[in-house]
Order: sequence, then structure tokens, then C-alpha cells
Amino acid sequence: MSFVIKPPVDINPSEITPEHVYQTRRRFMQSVSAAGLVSSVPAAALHRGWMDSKGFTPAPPSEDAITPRGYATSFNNFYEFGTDKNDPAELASRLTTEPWSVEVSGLVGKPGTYDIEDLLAGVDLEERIYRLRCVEAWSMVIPWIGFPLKTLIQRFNPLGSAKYVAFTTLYRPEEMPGQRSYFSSIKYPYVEALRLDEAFHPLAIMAVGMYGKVLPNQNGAPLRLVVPWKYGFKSIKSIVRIELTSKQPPTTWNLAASNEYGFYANVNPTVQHPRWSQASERRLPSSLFNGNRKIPTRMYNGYEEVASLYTGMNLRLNY
Ligand SMILES: Nc1nc2c(c(=O)[nH]1)N[C@H]1C(S)=C(S)[C@@H](COP(=O)(O)O)O[C@H]1N2
Ligand SMILES: [Mo]
Repeated sequence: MSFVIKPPVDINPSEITPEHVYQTRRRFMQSVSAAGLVSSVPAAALHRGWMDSKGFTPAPPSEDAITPRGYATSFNNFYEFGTDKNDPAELASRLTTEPWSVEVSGLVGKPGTYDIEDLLAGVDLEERIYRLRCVEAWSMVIPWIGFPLKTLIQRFNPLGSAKYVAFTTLYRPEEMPGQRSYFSSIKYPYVEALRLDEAFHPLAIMAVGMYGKVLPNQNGAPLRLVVPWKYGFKSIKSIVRIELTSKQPPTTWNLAASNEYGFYANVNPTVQHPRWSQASERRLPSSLFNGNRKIPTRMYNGYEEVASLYTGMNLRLNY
């Protein structure tokens, strides 16, 4: 199975991901096994020095296929640190991510509070080059490092009655200035959720790194969701709680503006967002030199293999 993004139809040929990118994952795993760490991530996996020293960095395949790292780490949505795109890069360094634990509850056989080192023990990390499309109609191409969400959820022994999985971001106003704002458009803690079959799709990953390194705080350290066929806001950052439920859980942007952000929120170019068109997107960065890089948006963000999850649903209503 290949997880490399498919280029949109009218994409500039220089942006098409060359074949050696498909090899990246293999090289990535080889460098891990060369270090004697074949299939398990040691307890210290999240220590910056460890990941930095194990050769996780793939050679950049092409300058313009992958969004430059500096851009992906300085143009962010992370309202806990402010609503400007440059706020998170400026302010998220204050966040303490060690120690970190995740509380697992609800319809699971093994509820509890797990240290992140325990959650990652024995997990195979892989690189996935995914687009993330924001509902604001910009997109980036990011080499994430992570593992299938399904492998994580299954370790908690979900019960047959579980239908949804809900995620919660850290609530720590002392370190997250956006959570102290009286004028915030959203309520905290930030929450998101998926139907369990969406969560179990092999494309849905938990990311712990990007660009061969540990996730920077502004991108959701130490653990965030990446759901590549969905609008960016579904990809919740800095997760501290996972709960399995039988009822559809609330989600932050749906609570804030249910006419703009549906629970299902699939990337759907045929549905007009109340305030702007979803028919195209701006591939970032755009600059004086590479122009506006406006490309057509594709259904499911181009990841059509997820379509069967939504058979029979009206995706104009469930946008
Ligand atoms: N906790 C939390 N998670 C969040 C957000 C947020 O404000 N808070 N913003 C979302 C939105 S709108 C987008 S587009 C993506 C941006 O991820 P990136 O900054 O890594 O590109 O994160 C999503 N996850
Ligand atoms: Mo977004």
C-alpha cells in the first residue's frame, strides 16, 4: 500500500512526487534497524536527541513537493496559543510536554492513564507524506512520522458497543495563553472525534514527529491526530484524553459554528463553506516567485480510498 499523495490533475510536473519518495519509508525503517531498534520504539523515543540521532530525516525529494519545514512550523492553527497563524510558533515553546500521559476511558477493556513512553513502546513509526487541507482553503504537504491510530485504539480493547472515539487537547491556561482569552471564539479544552470505522482506516495516524524530527510544540507535540482526507481542524493536537463512546461526541468547531463545521467535515469541493468556496485551495507557501499556486480541491482531499466509509450518507449535509 502506498500512502504517498496523489498529485492533483493540473499540478505542476515539478511537484509530482518522484518514485524515490516511495522508498523513504523503507530507508527510514532500515536506518532504525541499522541502529538495532527493529520493531520497537524504546521508552526514550520522544526525547529529541534520540529521534534526531537516528537518521529519521529523509532527503527532501523535491523542493516544491514538500512544504518547506520552516513554513509548516511557523504558519499554524493552534488556538490555544492565539488566533494568528504566527502565534503558535512564537508562544508554544512555553508548553511543557515532558512528562506526558494520556487518559483512556469509556467503552474499553483497558482504561487507565498511560505514560506516552508506554503508549509508544513497541510501536513501528513510519513516515507518511500527507497533505493537510485547512477549511480556510490552504494546504501543505508534510512528511509526518507516526503510526496507525487503529493500532493504538486496539491496545485498549475497545468493546463491541463502542462506535466513536473522542479526543481532548491539554487544558493548561498557565502555558496556553489562548485559553486565558475572554474573546476566544472556541471553548476549551479543544475536542474532536471520529466514528470508529473512520478512526480504524489505515490512513488515519497518530503523529509524533514531522520532517524526521519530534513534533514541534506548535504542530501538536507530543501526540496529534492526522486525518488526511478531512479538513485540518479534525486533526487535533497535543492529546491528553481518548474516550470510546456509543454516542456521537461533541467537537469544538461544530460547537462554535455548527452551520460551518460538520461532525463529518470531509474535504468536499462541491460544498460551499458559508463564507467561501471549497472548490480550490492555495498550496503553501505561495510567494512572489512561485505565484499563488491555486489548485483544484479534490473530493476526500484526493484520498478516494476512504469513500466506502460514507456510502449512503449525504455528504452535502454531512460536510
Ligand atoms: N488543539 C487544537 N488542535 C488543532 C487546532 C487548534 O486550534 N487546537 N487547529 C486545527 C486546525 S484548524 C488545523 S488547520 C490544524 C493545523 O495543523 P498544523 O499547524 O500542524 O498545520 O490543526 C488542527 N488541530
Ligand atoms: Mo484549519
